[in-house]
Amino acid sequence: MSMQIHSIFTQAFNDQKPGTSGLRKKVKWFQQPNYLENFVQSIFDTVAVPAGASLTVGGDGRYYNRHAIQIIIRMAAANGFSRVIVGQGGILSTPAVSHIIRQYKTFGGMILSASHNPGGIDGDFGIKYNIQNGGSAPEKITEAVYAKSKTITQYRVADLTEVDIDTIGESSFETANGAFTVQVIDAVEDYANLMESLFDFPAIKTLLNSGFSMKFDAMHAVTGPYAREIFVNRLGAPENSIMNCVPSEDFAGGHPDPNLTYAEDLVKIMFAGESAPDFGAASDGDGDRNMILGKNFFVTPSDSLAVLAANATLIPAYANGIAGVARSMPTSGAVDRVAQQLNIPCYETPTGWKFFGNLMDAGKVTLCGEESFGTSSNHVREKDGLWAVLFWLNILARHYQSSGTASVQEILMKHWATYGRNVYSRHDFEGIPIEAANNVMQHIKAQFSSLPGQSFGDYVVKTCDDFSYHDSIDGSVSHNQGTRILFEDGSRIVFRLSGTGTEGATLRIYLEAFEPDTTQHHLDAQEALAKLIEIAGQLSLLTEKTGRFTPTVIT
Ligand code: G16
Repeated sequence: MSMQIHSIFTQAFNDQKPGTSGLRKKVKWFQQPNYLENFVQSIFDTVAVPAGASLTVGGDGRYYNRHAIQIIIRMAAANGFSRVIVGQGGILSTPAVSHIIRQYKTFGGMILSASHNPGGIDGDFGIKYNIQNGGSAPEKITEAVYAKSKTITQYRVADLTEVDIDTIGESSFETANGAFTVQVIDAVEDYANLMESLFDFPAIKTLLNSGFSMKFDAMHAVTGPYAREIFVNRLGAPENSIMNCVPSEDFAGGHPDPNLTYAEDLVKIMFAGESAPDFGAASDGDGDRNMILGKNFFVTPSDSLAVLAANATLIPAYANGIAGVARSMPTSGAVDRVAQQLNIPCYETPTGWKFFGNLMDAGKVTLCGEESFGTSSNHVREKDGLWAVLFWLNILARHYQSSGTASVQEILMKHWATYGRNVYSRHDFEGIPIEAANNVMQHIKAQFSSLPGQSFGDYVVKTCDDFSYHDSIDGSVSHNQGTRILFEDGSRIVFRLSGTGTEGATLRIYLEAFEPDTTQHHLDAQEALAKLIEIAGQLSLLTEKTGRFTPTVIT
């Protein structure tokens, strides 16, 4: 008997505006009747699903993932899709979804994740639509989805019972429009094969067998199974080189955000003095972020991008060079210096990986990165945590081949000696009342006309503006992407409200100064940026307006 399609009447919600990366809310908010269904139908209506199309679906395994996947399968069947490809157990990392969309040429994909935000019944959930190139839907689509979500009156759903998403294989059903198939694939294999095609696995294997020690922290999130397959099974690293590798619905009560604050277990291990491993890394809830550490040493994401660009030709996949690089505006200019030396273009985009998609599709850039612990290349259209870890291991393996040593800190010191150091830090103030955060931003903007020419110690303000981006490929323009105070000597302070939080507002302050003098390169960033930190407080009146003295997270 063929399954029935039903149209269900619904009431629109007015808060389904996607943020920096999809719609993120508390799980309990998503559990409201029809909340998820309305958003999914708004996406399907917006993208106009062609008959017979296929859809990739997967998530980071957080609470509500499995339930949401069943809803999406039933709605996909009712909206003209003929096939849904799901990762086994409903699990797929974000870069793996991007790869699967591209490899299986599906029409699009749904990613169920709130990324680095905490999970569990009281935590966060999220949903994001990716287009045919494997990348997040661009703003013109997310805006149209939002508009649709405000006027939606019904959604379509098929009367399918729960579909088995745990057994690899296919389940087929009959609909009035023909067959509908749910294909469950191994969540790890395709992605691990892709990584093996990009990097020099034999060289990394040799490094890992040479006494070089590493520690990878999956933070109880999605990359656990990927890390075990890649590092332990394929590269022969000992089992104790990976930690927290069983995905948990609430990330074992943790905050799966790979930074110095939330990845504290790994940070303790990596800063344990001489006994610390040679290399450490962590990734986030959905596997698209990465943090890189050396023995007692932290690599800022901005520096990491610059090092990857400078060393790209050491990697098999990029041996012929890279076409160009791109970074988000708040990311430091370290990679710009590398691009200049390599004589390749460097693009500056707003925060949000979706802004890199057009540049990659047009072949303008090969590597992209963001200060928010995201780096990747055109092998997918998402940022890719494990890819960045393997890139670093491959660089270290080549150093080991040529010099017999492999040290992260040494690579950085040499890099800074060649290009100078863009000293960088980000201060996050999380959970500020929205009104207070808006007041801070307004207060800064109100000084735009009076600031240029003003001196703060040695720092003289050159200009200030609200960053706007003009996409040279599709002509779109994005305004209000961060408030910049630019100083005469090239230093800068950027203020920006996060687009990924779910509680109050998160105010981010990005601080950057250039240091060419090698005798100063050992300095701690907070020390080197002390004056700029003071100026940021003075210009924003942050403490006066929010009651906050210290940042929640310092990167
Ligand atoms: C998302 C986006 C990134 C962005 C980051 C931080 O990452 O994909 O492009 O840089 O949020 O955004 P915001 O500063 O607005 O919080 P993820 O890992 O959360 O998907």
